[in-house]
Amino acid sequence: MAGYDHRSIAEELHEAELKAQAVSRITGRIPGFTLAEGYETQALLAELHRNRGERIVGRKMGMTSRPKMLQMGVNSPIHGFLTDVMEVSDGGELDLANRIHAKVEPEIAFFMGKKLSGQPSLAEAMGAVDCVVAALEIIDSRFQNFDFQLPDVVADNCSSSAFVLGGVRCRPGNIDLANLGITLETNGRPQQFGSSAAILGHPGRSLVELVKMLDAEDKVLSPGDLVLAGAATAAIPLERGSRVRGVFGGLGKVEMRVKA
Ligand code: 0L1
Ligand code: MG
Repeated sequence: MAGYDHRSIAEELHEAELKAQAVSRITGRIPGFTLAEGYETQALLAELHRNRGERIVGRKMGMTSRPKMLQMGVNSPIHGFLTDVMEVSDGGELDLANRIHAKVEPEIAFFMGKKLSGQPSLAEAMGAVDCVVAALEIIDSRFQNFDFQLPDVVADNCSSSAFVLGGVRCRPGNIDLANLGITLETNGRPQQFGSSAAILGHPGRSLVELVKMLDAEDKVLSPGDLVLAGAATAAIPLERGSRVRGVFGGLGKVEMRVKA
């Protein structure tokens, strides 16, 4: 490929993350940059994270709500990887000094109990889940002003930055995920109201779509893997010194503080 290679793009995105300095979108510089190249670049980015000693602990889904899909003109979600260093403990502190323009969104998370592969039904996917957990995802696009097209955001690991998991681990059979009410609060005030139904109608469908996409790459989900299924509300920008809390009907709450 004349003029650029995927490794140098992955290195540029990794450096943008490490230095918390945004870069311009790749498709603005390389108009032919495709979605497949975005995933190829993401795999190289994952390798750079592993080379720093990080452990891949699971996957995250993005673009799982109709409004986000319409906004990007796509009809399928995207996926990225999660590493152990991205986890902030429940009630713990997030430092914006290491981030560019971070936002937070409430998500449903799954821990897998069994291997899941191929083209599962919703029932088969949920049958492979060990437990469901309330989560917050912190996204921080490495592109200036969150200005990207789909291949860019995929290369940039779907804007992944950090995540927080709540303390309640619920068996999937003990909760109705079809319409779970979710509120995102800052400093004790509700900012966003949503429902688990915003995640492809049911967060389990996000799991199904993830496994189908992984199958196309000859990959599977394994027991112990974490999956962030997608956002239940719009993401909101984080501010220094604020307290953020997600309240999930039946799944308890999950919270974090932003360093002042
Ligand atoms: O988690 C997400 O849905 C993020 C996907 C990427 C889009 C964004 O950064 O808003
Ligand atoms: Mg998300």
